[in-house]
Amino acid sequence: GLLLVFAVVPAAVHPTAARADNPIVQNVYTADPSPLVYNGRVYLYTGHDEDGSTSSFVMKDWRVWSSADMVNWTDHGSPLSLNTFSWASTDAWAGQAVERGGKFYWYVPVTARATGRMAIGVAVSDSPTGPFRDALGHPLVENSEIDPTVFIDDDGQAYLYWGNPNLWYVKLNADMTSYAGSPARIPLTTEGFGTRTDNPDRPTLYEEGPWVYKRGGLYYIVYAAKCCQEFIAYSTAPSPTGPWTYRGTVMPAEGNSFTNHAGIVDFKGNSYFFYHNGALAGGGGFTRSVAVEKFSYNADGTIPTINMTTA
Ligand code: FUB
Repeated sequence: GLLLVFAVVPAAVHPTAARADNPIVQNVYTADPSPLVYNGRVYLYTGHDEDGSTSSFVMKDWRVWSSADMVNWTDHGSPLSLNTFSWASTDAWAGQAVERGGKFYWYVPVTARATGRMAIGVAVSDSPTGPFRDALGHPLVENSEIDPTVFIDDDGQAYLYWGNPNLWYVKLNADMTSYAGSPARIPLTTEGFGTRTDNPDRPTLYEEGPWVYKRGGLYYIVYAAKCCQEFIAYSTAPSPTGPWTYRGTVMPAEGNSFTNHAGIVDFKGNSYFFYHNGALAGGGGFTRSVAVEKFSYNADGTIPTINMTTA
């Protein structure tokens, strides 16, 4: 019967199906993964590198995918683009979507048309798959820096972190679209973020793409380190505002993309590390693809070294 056909034929036709899960998306180039676990599924928010980009990032929209099993992924299309933000011109770069109170907030860096500077916008939706609308009609923050990550602590306080070359944070209000006080710089000390020796302007390894979360009472910040080619490093702290201690490499630099970008979640009893490289056919630094590796934390809470799938 049909069941037998489906059980047998795919394995025979695709003898290498076991490793066909990386890159996760194989029909378009994707970058800057941001996973979100919600209601029994992993929602994966990504950027989108346009085909044929060879010398600069050509990025106009973001994409959403989801999975209940980390094997089969559903394409939810493009519910957020530069056009969503009337004040944005170009550069649909690395964002993160989070859920609060049944609403979904997607923080993204774009170039603001009026100033030509990078700014952080926030879009909101009642569904993890959109449609998303501009929550403010103007940037949430504009200081020429990029790559927002949002973390909501157990006490309900939300934090927005972002930045390249600095690392900034600000406390978000409960509405998730405004903040209290002024953005502050997290001190980029070598104790906190390691030592870089090849760039006098950047004495620590921190480059961009922060991803903040909490596990077992410890706060983690995972980020793209050094440049260029980036590797993924991390630091930990006893509070969401530090002090941070450098903990070393998560994913070594490898492959043909000079950037990398991390997102980490626990889902159905496993931990997953999302990243990007240039491993898809035709791929490179401006035609990237998102991939994922399952991993286990060490008993002391440290993150093991995780290697890329490069082919
Ligand atoms: O995708 C454009 C930029 O490249 C991102 O904002 C950075 O994190 C790096 O991946």
